[in-house]
Amino acid sequence: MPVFSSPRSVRKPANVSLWEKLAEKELSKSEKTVHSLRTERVIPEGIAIQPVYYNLNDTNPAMPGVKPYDRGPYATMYTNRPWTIRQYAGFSTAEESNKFYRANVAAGQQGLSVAFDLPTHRGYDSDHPRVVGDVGMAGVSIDSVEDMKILFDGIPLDQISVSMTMNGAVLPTMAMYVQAAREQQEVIREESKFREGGGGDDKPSVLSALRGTIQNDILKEFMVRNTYIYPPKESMDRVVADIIGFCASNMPKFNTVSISGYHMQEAGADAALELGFTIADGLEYIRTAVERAGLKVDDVAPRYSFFFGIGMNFYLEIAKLRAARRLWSTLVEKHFQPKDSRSLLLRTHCQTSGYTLTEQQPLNNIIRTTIEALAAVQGGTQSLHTNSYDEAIGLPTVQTARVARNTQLILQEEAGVCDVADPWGGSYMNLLLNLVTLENTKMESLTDELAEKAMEIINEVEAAGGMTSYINSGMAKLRIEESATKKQARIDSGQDVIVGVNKYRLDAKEEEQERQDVLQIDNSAVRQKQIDRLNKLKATRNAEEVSNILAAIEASAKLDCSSSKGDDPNNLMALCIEAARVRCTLGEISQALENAWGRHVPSSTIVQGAYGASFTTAGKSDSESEYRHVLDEVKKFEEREGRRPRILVAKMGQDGHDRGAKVIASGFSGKSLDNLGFDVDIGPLFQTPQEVALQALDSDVHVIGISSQAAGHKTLLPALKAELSKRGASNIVIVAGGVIPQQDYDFLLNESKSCSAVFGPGTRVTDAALRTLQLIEQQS
Ligand code: DCA
Repeated sequence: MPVFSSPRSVRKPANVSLWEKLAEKELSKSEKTVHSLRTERVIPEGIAIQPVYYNLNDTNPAMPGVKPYDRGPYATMYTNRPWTIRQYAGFSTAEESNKFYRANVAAGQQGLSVAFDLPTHRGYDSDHPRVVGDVGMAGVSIDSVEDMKILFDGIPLDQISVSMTMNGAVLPTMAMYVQAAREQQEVIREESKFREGGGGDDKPSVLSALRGTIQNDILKEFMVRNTYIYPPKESMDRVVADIIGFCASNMPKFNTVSISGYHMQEAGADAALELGFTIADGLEYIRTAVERAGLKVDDVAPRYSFFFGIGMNFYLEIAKLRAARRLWSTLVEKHFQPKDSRSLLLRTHCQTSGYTLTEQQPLNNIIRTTIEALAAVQGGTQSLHTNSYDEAIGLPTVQTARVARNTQLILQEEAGVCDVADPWGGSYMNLLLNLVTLENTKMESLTDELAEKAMEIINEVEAAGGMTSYINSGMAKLRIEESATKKQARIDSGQDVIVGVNKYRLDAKEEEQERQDVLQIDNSAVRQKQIDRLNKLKATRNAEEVSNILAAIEASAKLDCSSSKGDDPNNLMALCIEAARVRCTLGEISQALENAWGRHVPSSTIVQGAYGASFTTAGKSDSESEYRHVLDEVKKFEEREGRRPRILVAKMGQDGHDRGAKVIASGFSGKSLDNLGFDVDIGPLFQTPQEVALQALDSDVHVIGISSQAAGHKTLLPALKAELSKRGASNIVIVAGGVIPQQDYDFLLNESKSCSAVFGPGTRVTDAALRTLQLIEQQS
């Protein structure tokens, strides 16, 4: 008699028998169940809720935990163990973040997820001149293992799973985490020796106990997120491969790569693109490990995990996770023939979409986040972050972070969401009958159709020689940017509704009343504190040990990937752990690698035609006439001035989120009716204010448009203004857009006079173009 009985079935199709065996195994492994539920749960109405449902007339129904896993990677799913509530957070200093993590764990959070600041991502210490505006702004600043130890103080790293979103400076960060865990264990050993009068030395290495996930997904950085450091080949062949190799040998419980579609969705990819590109990335990571680093598929694939963004299309997002599991299991089996069934399981983290949050009527964001969270768990996610409702305008406060976490606790503990595994199995919208392989699927549901569209994209990538070649061709970036520009045009033209933004908008006074204050960070104080700690560290360490290990890292970086295996003395992860032990800084380790490989310099493209095309086909006469009005104004300007209005769209500091900049550049640019008719220059990423000023002068622009997503605006915009004045170019208009809280507008517009307009979230591209034109005219 199985503990986990199936519904009233008289016969046992093969999948049902298999499911029963798997469910029993899962239950017997579990130390505790969050619900006492083991079989059915009887609700007060006297109805028995079964742990899973299927159609009794099916000869072999799809079941959770059974290939191809549409219905979930585990047989029992949340009925046995709910998804992990894992809130992504990092607050300026290690001390502040540690306080926040400890409070959250006490309040019911089940796993940690660290957000690092941009200098850490890009491999710079806090005292580097390029990062003056960025230290501590969008996450925690980590310069050395000393910071890492403070970050996890009082948090037993051998017990709580830790996720770290890190891709560029992933080697030093992972190494500092491992070294912090080792030193934490040494302290515990010493304490227990002291208490017990000896002993305590027989504990296994802490490395084998460490549980968690490192993002280590560099491919999507080259496509969208831009926090890479080194060129694609070295990043894949040595950074990614050496970490995977080291963990396969030494850290069996650690997920070595979190293959992320989330950032593609945030950058504007639709669900099919996000799904197709993410699965194609995953295949490329297996190939790197197997074909280049000589590892076995079953040594690595069970510890690959995924990360998807969940937007507002409820049904589609559920279908996306179901289709993802099917595509992954089918393609891994086809291409790599693993023997361990765990290699086929797509386990995923999800995050509700930041892009769908609005600055206007921010409380509506709680509703959006709840709907997205529900889609993620109905789709069968393993772990979830829910956004705070103020994230469209700044970093979350303690109160808004609590609401976000409670959204998940309410779903888990009040709404009964965990009572049934995959309630969507059997819905005509998602049902998949007779599934054996992708080839003979019957196309009758959203899951099928989305899987098919994603498969077309995967085939396109594979035909190009895999994801690295596809990215190098520029196609991946271009397809996502085109999708983002079309989405913006659909919103601006009213085809896609955003409540409170392009429909049901409040008047200005009511909007003012709804406004929320956001957390302010004193960037210069955080930076000074980090610099003081760096100076102290450098004064007390052994300089010879430091220079020897940095030289060894540089020498190893010059080798090929045959040294990626975990036990190879040249494995970069092993060398970086030693570097962390002797107190090398993150910047020094990154520089040693940069000496061997150089820093990657991206090229920027502008999508032509996508914005205006959506407008003129929208079929809404109002929005089309507004669009034509902007074009007329631009034309008049050209007749008067003898040239078109010229804008430099630029980003400063280490903020690589360029969706806004790219959409503005695409929307404004173009000579024909397709776009708004400006002459557009797009600056490289990661510029200093001085570099932006020089490019603006070189290109003789009328206006500079600064896109800021990472909270550096209060330092960087005044610096840009000063650079222009110094060069006698105060006539160049500065406008800014992105994630800039309303409470900073007065400082930017009036107090520091560092820009002439701020275009907040939800500004239509046509309105921004018109206002920019007026500002140029006022200036001339
Ligand atoms: N019955 C029995 N065991 C279960 C069940 C179930 N229904 N569900 C989960 N488990 C087990 C798993 O097998 C796993 O055990 P293992 O570590 O020995 O394999 C354990 O419980 C934890 O479950 P898992 O699904 O792995 O959930 P997490 O530890 O939260 O990991 C994952 C989720 C997506 C794999 C991970 O990569 C992650 O946490 N990512 C987060 C990334 C992130 O935060 N990014 C920030 C942007």
